[in-house]
Amino acid sequence: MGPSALLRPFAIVVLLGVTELAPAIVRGATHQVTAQSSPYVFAPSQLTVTVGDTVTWTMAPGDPHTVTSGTYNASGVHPDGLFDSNTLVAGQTFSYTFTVAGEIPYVCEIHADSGMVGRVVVQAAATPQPTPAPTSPPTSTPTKPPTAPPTPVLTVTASPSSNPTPAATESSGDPPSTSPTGVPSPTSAAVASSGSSPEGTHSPAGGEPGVSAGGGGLALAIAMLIAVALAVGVVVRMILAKRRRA
Ligand SMILES: [Cu+2]
Repeated sequence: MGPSALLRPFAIVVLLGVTELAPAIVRGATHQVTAQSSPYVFAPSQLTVTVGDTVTWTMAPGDPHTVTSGTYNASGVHPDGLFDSNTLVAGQTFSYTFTVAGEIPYVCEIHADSGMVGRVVVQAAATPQPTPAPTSPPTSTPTKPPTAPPTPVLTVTASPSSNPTPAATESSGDPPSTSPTGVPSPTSAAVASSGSSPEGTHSPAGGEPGVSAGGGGLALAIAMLIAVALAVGVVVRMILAKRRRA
């Protein structure tokens, strides 16, 4: 038991070595064909091999034969010169290694007229390891930049504050406070904004709602402007009343 246990690793190594060499052995395979005499045939008559393979013809007991590359037809044998064994007797062999792909016909020159012909189909050597085709990198589809939605530009028409003082006097002269709940028509809003003093323009009610929000904010801003204008009118009226008293 001892020696066999010691030899076991070596046996494994030898087996692995044979396994590694197996493909190389298969690549140059040898194929056997028998030349027979009853009837006169090559067996097998059709053989497919790979470039690099070797075919060995063995003369079976019987009459002598030849293994000659070429064809046979009504006019006789036509050797093509690729190989020719000449006459062989029983027990002798002839080998040929095929190095070019193609279909190679051959005959027995002695018994070709009896149908003793054969053919070897030589296929191109298969590539040992098909190299994977280099896959082109996936072209990333260009993502369109998200187009920003068009921001609704609310052009808040600047109130005609070019003439603030006349408007102030007008608002002071006219009694706009008589219509507190009047419909805020654009004209009245313009008058109110114009009537508002410079302090009212930079009040939070003046700009922010109109810019940020839509119609609701704008209406609110107009309403607040009207309120401010009314308040200013009241103050101005009180001041004028005090001056008149004085
Ligand atoms: Cu023959």
